[in-house]
Amino acid sequence: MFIRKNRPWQSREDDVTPKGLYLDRRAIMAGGGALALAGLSGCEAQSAQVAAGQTGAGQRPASGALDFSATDYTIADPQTPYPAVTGYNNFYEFGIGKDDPARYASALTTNPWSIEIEGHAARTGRFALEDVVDFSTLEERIYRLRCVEAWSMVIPWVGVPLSRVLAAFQPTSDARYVQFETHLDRDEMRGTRFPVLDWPYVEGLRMDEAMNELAFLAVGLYGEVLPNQNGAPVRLVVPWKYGYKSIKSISKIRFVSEQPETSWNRSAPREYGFYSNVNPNRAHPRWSQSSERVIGGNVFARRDTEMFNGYAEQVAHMYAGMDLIENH
Ligand SMILES: Nc1nc2c(c(=O)[nH]1)N[C@H]1C(S)=C(S)[C@@H](COP(=O)(O)O)O[C@H]1N2
Ligand SMILES: [Mo]
Repeated sequence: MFIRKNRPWQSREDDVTPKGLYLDRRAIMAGGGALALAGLSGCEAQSAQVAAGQTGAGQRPASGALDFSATDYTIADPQTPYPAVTGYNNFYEFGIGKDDPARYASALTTNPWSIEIEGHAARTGRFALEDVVDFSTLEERIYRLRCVEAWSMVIPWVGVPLSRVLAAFQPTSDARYVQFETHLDRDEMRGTRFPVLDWPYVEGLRMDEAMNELAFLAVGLYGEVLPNQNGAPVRLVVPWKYGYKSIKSISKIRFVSEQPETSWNRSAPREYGFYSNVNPNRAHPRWSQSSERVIGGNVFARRDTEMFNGYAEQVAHMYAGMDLIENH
């Protein structure tokens, strides 16, 4: 368990993690009681806890540093600088300008936060975020984020695998898809006073996609609590799909039997499909998807877009035999 060889898109985390952060994290982990167990590394101790069935919901800090363990879900490319990750955003509930979320999302109340679990599952109802995400088992994953607008970032997220969260609600065999819904508050989210999208923002995944090892629920980035503009207090991260699938500030999760509606598909079905897998071979009707602008570095920096955003080895099998132009 947790023995995994490096894949082409992975590299040793010390290649990409700033040294100071890396050492701090080791110090944090060395201080954690559970990790002292039999000299286990962070990941091993964490899986031992899970195996022992201890849920031990950790504390959720209101801001600042999170406790988390390293993983080998990393990529060699440099991380997008923090000011760009938190200053150049899409979060239309706060306005359509790239700097609107950083300016206005602080109005959102993220504590307390609850998530409504509905549909085909044994455990449903309203749960505090701390009972949905176990803050004592957080891990870091450095993923590429590719927006459908042909730009990209590399972001160090902190969170938990989505599969672990969903499994805890014991979905039944009728749960073939899962739909996610963003919180809606017309006062705190000033952009929702305009009919840009049909609020609340909704997204969805097929069940096997949701249970894929890469699907992640983030509660932090750069080792700290998620800034509101990035989807606090909890957002989805599905790195092989266009960024709009990675829905922010989630307040509902629904297990459903039919393919659920998604906001961008509903607004422009020809442009945005349900699957929305990153695909350099399928142009958006209004622009090419074959390359992307790299945010945060040289203004002219571009890279070729990769199939499934570089994650084909982990996800391509889920789409075997499907026409990915038709099912875009
Ligand atoms: N609720 C909600 N989630 C959202 C969006 C949004 O407007 N509202 N924008 C999406 C888009 S288009 C992208 S590219 C990513 C951007 O995430 P980031 O701002 O954290 O980089 O969030 C996605 N999640
Ligand atoms: Mo996007």
